[in-house]
Amino acid sequence: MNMGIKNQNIVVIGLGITGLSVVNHFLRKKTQATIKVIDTRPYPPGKDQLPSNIALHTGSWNKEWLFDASLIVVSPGVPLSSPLLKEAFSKGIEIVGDIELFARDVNAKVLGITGSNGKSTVTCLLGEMAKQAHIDVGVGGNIGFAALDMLSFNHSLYVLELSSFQLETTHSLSMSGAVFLNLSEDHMDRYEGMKDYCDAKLRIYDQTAVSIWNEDQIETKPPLGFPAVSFGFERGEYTLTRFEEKIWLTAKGERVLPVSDIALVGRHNVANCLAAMALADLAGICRKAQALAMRTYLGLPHRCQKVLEHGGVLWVNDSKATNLASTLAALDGLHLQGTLHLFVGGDGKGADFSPLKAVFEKHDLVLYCYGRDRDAFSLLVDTPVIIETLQEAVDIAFENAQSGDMVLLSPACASLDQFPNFMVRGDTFATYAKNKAMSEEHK
Ligand code: UMA
Ligand code: ADP
Repeated sequence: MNMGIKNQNIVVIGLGITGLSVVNHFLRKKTQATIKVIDTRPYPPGKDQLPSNIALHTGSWNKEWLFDASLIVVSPGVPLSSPLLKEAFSKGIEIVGDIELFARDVNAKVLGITGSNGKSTVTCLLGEMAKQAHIDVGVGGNIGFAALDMLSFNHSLYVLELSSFQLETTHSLSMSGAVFLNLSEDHMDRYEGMKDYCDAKLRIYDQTAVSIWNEDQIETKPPLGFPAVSFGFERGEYTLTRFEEKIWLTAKGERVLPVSDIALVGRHNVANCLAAMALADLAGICRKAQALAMRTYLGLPHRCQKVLEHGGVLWVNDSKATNLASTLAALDGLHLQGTLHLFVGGDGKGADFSPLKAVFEKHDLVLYCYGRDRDAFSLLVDTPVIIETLQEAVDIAFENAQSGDMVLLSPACASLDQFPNFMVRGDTFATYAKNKAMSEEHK
């Protein structure tokens, strides 16, 4: 911290995963500062876990606490554009996020990953590569495990998934390497347009020794003068190269693994592998360990995950597809014998879904539109199935689908209109479909 902690008045905004990790971080440091927490939700999720001696204000802002603060630590779900935060900033009160606090205390190598899609996949794959190389690695950040909660483990390497929200409140994170994977429309309810969103993501390069960017998406390129390497399907230090019969993942001209040996499926995951290799090289992870991880890592749940096969129908959970580009990635190169039953809808975050129309036309498709923003999708096909809930979609798909068909939940939207998060949405889909299959078998 840049001022004497003793007389500090720290106000933490938000009592979710981040807010709790911030409070615990200061408690572990045995700070003399006063800590107070504000959460505008009436029942914030971390309430039961907050030590009783920490003052908590819920259900609204607390102007008095806020303006009395010497440091405000804001959770990523709370926009910096909130009027009271803007006022606090104009009064000269320091406002940071949890990653900034992490940056100030970390004593080991850090690698960072941002982008609109693929962050969690690359973060975990890189973590697997480090483990294969017997490196004591901590994997966290936006992926769901708060960065500050890792610090007490004293890992020798930290792999951080970083959201644009977290990057907005981070100023001094020195990393050995960081990647901006790709850019596509998302979070337009929080940004004033794509440039604003892209600028937040480009902040990842600010203090980074080597910036890694995507040759197939020029928007990810760091400003001139930044030491950089790149990846891409046809260009870059990390790219695809044909040797005899096979296409290989190559690093600076050296073969690492044939593409056909990657355990993850989908073209987008080939790009994710190239990005992970570039980061792994910067962490000194040997190529053999990189190859082994890519050969064995099967991916995270809720990302194009097969959850049921029943009567020749494949049920696939891609609940993590919370924006247009991730749904496009799921549909890219999908070839089916039968019909695709696609479930879309939820909280569309103000996105324009019209690019899906042309892609839908290429498939033998039944479109099931549910949730708050279902109308944004129902206009894209001639005969949509319009329903209120995901469960109704499962019921109808069960009736409609025949052997050779696929039922795919890849909703292109956030889940928050009907579910606490994308995991619960994916689990609901899988469990409900499995229970239906079981009850049919017992008929
Ligand atoms: N909220 C309020 N009032 C408050 C505080 C929060 O209404 O006073 C609302 C927010 O608007 C938001 C929700 O509560 O809708 C959760 O916000 P939060 O900041 O408390 O979230 P945390 O539980 O701390 O989780 C955050 C990240 N969430 C967000 O950025 C919204 C988690 O990423 C992350 O895993 C966690 O920190 C640990 O670092 C989730 C996410 O959806 C998975 N991230 C977005 C994405 O990936 O697209 C950016
Ligand atoms: P994030 O953490 O950025 O949300 P995930 O790895 O969890 O990324 O994947 C989220 C969604 O995006 C999934 O539906 C996944 O299939 C898709 N996806 C993963 N990598 C990419 C990529 N490189 N380009 C486009 N979509 C991707």
